[in-house]
Amino acid sequence: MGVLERRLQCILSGQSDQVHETPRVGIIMGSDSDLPVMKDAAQILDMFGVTYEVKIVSAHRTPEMMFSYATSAHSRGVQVIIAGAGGAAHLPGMVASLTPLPVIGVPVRATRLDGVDSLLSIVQMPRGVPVATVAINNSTNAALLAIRMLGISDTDLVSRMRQYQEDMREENMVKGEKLER
Ligand code: RP5
Repeated sequence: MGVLERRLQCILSGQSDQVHETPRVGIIMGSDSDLPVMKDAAQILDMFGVTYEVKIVSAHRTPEMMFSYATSAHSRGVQVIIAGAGGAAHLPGMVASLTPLPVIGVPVRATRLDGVDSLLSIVQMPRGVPVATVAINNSTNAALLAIRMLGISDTDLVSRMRQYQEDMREENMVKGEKLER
């Protein structure tokens, strides 16, 4: 287990209060077994200097907690929610039905169906309750999308996103040049 995952485990288990006081992004997941996937979102938000909180909130194991989280997130100042879940992954959709905030769903590969079950559960939301869905196990993209959403009213974040894109472009070009040699 890496340093970040250990730190997040400590936060989740209450052994550490090293959480941001005014989180702009809420990272929630159905189970601590989702953490190895969801930690990548935290890593990206750390890299961009975006504050976040991390919580285990299950739609079917702790529905009352899910209700309370989803209905209070906006008034607490959270601006975007990233919700990861596996299997019959109804967490992102349920949360989206209870909050006016944008919700980004991360389908987690958790069963013999290899994440396709989670993907379809999250992406196939009925009309009226949108959930932005990223690729299976790709919480990196969920965080990058959250940052782009926050960038609508944060020019500093837009500059950092442009730099991230530039770095990625250069990195890929260097890889291409190495192959040509
Ligand atoms: C979902 O069930 C969670 O999001 C997780 O992906 C999956 C399995 O949970 P555990 O049985 O590992 O706790 O609710």
